[in-house]
Amino acid sequence: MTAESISRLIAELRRIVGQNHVLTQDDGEDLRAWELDWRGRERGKALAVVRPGSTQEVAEVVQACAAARPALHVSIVPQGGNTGMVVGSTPDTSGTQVVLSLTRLNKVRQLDAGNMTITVDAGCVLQTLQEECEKAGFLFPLSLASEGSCTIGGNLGTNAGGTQVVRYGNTRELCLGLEVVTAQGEIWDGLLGLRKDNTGYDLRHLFIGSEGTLGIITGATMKIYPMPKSQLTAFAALPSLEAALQLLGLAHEHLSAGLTGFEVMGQFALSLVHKHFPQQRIPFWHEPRSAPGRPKPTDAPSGGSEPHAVGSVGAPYFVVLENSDNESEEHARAQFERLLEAAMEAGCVTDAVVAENLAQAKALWHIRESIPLAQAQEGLNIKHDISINVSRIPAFVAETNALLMKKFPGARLVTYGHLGDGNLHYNVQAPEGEDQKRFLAEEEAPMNALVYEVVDRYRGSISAEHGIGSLKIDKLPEHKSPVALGLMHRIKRALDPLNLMNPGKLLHTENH
Ligand code: FAD
Ligand code: 2HG
Ligand code: ZN
Repeated sequence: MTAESISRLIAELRRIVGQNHVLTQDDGEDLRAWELDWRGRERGKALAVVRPGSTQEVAEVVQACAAARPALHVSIVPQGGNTGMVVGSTPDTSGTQVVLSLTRLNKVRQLDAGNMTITVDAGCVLQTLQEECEKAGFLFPLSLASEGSCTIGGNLGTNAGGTQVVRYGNTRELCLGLEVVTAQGEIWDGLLGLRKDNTGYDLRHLFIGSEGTLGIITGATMKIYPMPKSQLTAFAALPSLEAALQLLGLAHEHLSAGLTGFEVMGQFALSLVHKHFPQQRIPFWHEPRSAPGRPKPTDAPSGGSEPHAVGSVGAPYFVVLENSDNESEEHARAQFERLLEAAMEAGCVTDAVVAENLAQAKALWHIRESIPLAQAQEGLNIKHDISINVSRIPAFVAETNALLMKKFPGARLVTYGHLGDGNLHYNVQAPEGEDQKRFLAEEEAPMNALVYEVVDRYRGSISAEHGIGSLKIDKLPEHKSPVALGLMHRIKRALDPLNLMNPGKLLHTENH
């Protein structure tokens, strides 16, 4: 890389997007916000941060980088809100990667009420999209705790899940069309709002979930839904994970398509919310004898209960669930009451409360959504974003808890997630008082190996919704069939022969 050819590229990028929208360290810019991942695990070094203002500008930036790639080894890291969990949206430390930030492409292009679709720029913040739909009387159901800063492009890039998947599916299921800048800098206008189109390979699905490794999503047409007449939220305390599964079955039976959210939370996960956000009132929460910390030695965990459960602090598991109803609030409430009565009779719920109004509902959801933030406050942690067939989750948790506690005594299990989808965040916090960096450096690899070995035996996935990024890139070949992996490499080579798009993420493509 010569200084002169770098300057030439930077000048060209500035010509395309404007002087103020190319940021470099050499110009004294602080690039931390683009270089550091959300979890604070890794900070890279960008050649530049480039912020195009239109699809045409994105295309020209890609063309300029592609032309410079042979001489400069420059490559592109697409970035939306930089809220990803797997270090996928930040540059490596080589100083050769251009972060292409989509945040200036943030317009809502069109809401077509008759077709029940909305077409937006990829950098549109998820919450903006939700609010635009709400104003027009519609629901855009994708919902994540990061919705105030993540973008629809990033949601599509990761095929994000969230808390409404049980009814509406992942981001993929919500997408009808895409506009993409290819790795060659062409613009593919696939912004169709069609619900049926069998004219060959469905290219949109290649780009969704490809984590910026095949092209750059610049626009999307998404499905929207009529705003339900009522969205009621309940919070329940349960004696075990088996009971949570039983409640899920009853909820499907009683609420049918009205069941729009079903989230489970282990007691220790909630105790972190209680510790770091004490202003939040957690229903049925009794003060533990001691603050959350190093767990007391426990008997071998059984029946899916948490190893940290201490008898007197209340239930070992909690569930927040949502019933959306198109008839009326009275109807929704009556349905919910029948469900909870049946659950109490069956013994799978010990206590339950239904929110009286929207503010209460929001507060209940806020408790659930605060868990990742509470974990971040508690310190560095190890995440396992796994999925297993829903019916096998209690057995998986009981088995893995026992193995983990034996091999890593003192490790604190933070178990919660989207039980309705079979997706658990089976996370681990370092033992209290222990050096967290050391814990991560020494224990993360063997802990991952242990958990993923059980995931494989249960025929589950090592990444249910967060993706692979650079964090799990070495793990993927160990858990994906060689045939599937071979096909993925062939797709990558065909669509991005220069290996320009987000190298070092998802797939090892060095010898491409
Ligand atoms: P970024 O982090 O910027 O990028 C993510 C990936 O997508 C990167 O590989 C990037 O290169 C690629 N990318 C970004 N934009 C584009 C584009 N326009 N074209 C092509 N590729 C692109 N995730 C869930 O699935 N479910 C959850 O419930 C959930 N909850 C979260 C809660 C919190 C508090 C936080 C911090 C994160 C959570 N996440 C969750 C993870 C994260 O928010 C999602 O992965 C989200 O979809 C990322 O969007 P983003 O715009 O921040 O993307
Ligand atoms: C959630 O469901 C997110 O809250 C984040 O996917 C999960 O931090 C995590 O492990
Ligand atoms: Zn999640």
